[in-house]
Amino acid sequence: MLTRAIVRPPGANYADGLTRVDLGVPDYERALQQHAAYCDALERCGLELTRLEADERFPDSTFVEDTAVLIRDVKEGSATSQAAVAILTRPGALSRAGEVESTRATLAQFCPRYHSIVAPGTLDGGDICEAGNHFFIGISERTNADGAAQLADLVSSYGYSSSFVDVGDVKNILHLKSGLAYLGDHRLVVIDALRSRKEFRDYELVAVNADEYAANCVRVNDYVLVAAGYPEFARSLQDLDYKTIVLEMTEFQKMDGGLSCLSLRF
Ligand code: CIR
Repeated sequence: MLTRAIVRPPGANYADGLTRVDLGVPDYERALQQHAAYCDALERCGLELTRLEADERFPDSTFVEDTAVLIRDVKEGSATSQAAVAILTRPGALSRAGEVESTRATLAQFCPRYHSIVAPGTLDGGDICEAGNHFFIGISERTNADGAAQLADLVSSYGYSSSFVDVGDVKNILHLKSGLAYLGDHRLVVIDALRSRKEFRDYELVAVNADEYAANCVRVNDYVLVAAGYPEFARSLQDLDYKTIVLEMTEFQKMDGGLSCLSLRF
């Protein structure tokens, strides 16, 4: 059960952030409205939000998920209600490196124990997909093999298994979670290009049936947040008995971001 999330609205220079997609310049006012609706949805899912101030030093800093991986100790005999452990990342894009420092203080309030990914490792939270007591760790243009190995060692010391999924050669994927989401119940939403990966063979796979952007959905307690514009995909989740909340994400899609990257949930 998730109880909290950390969020940060986009700043006025949000459009100066990184993007590889060619969907036009984001509209700042609309981005703020979409962010507010996203925050409302997290609250509807039962989460208490910590709202950070917009930080114009880092135009991409609304994508807070990339700055940390939050885990719990799942070793046998460990209390399940204990505080989260933070693993502070070392983002693969130089312009985003300072974002970690700016979430660190807030995370310290909730996570008395923390670790850091160190050089030469790089790692973005968007590459990390938690699936119960297992982590899929994407290796991408942002997360290198060294960063992935550091994370695997860290999560293993807290009782999790892990496997690496190289997405460097998958077109249109910035991060692993651009193409993969864990729904719980041993079920993964996965884009066609990743379907046949051996790492996923023991899971029930839910196809996206649409533009790949739909894959970046997020299970939050009783709901799955899905991007607007993919009614067939939303229906396939409802057919599996998930309650969905549909959110407009156009202004975040323009900057290569999705639903998961806008919050740190724990
Ligand atoms: C970037 O390129 O870093 C941002 N414009 C988008 C980051 C999206 N993060 C994520 O999917 N976890």
